Amino acid sequence: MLEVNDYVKEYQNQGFLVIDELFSKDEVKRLTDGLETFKSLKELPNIIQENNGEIRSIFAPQEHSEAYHWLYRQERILSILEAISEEKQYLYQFKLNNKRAFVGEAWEWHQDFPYWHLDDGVKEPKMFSVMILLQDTESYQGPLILIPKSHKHGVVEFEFKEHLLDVENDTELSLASSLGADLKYTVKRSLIKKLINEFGTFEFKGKAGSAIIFHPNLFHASGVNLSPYDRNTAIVTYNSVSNPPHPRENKRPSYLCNYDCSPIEKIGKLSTVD
Ligand SMILES: O=C(O)CCC(=O)C(=O)O
Repeated sequence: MLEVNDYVKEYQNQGFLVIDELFSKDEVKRLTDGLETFKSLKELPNIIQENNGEIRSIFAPQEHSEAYHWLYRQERILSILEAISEEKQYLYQFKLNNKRAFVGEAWEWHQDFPYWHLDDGVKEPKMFSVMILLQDTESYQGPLILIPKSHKHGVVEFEFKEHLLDVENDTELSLASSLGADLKYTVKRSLIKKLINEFGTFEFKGKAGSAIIFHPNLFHASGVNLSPYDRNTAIVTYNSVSNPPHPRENKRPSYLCNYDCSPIEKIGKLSTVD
């Protein structure tokens, strides 16, 4: 069993940390039961659909479900993040990324921090994303793929797409190109090739309830879901309290960038959820 200090070293060196079955089967069941809540909410602006009409992402699930409200405050996650960052964390963004059986779409290679830096004015990558598997996940379900150690490159030059050059003048297009399959800040394929040649890749698959904590500068992507099973995940993004956003005039909605930077009070057992 790894100690917190081992986790800190592993995270700093690799840019990510996997904790198998951090959440129990019962806890995962409460979370997946909570997914039902969202089927009736398809028209809310914080529910993003794929081109095929299926739900791709549900932002701010904690506002609609006790189980998700419980999840992001878990001390099992926060104690590790506080040990790595040596400070308290607040909730920056929370989403459920769903990839429906047979049709769930891909995520291109990207880093997350450019979005939070350029769109929300966050100064430093003192942030964490934590992805939790909501079912056993295998390669053909389109799991998260990342390039170990690639966070050490810092933020690299982006590839701007010709058809998205006007994106900043069009709020709707700007949001869509941060959330859909056609991302606005991607990276040069030649760089991805170079990094993969050097560091290889890591696929985050495994048992339901397993979690990965990853650095906002780590390059990552994921493929389509070819399997007959949905691939549901929860992704909580935390930010260090000393590193608030500095939003521009046309600031993004709070389900993408939470402007309440109060530190999260950690909680324990799922029995607190009705
Ligand atoms: O859900 C996935 O597979 C990838 C998600 C991702 O890359 C992101 O949210 O930045």
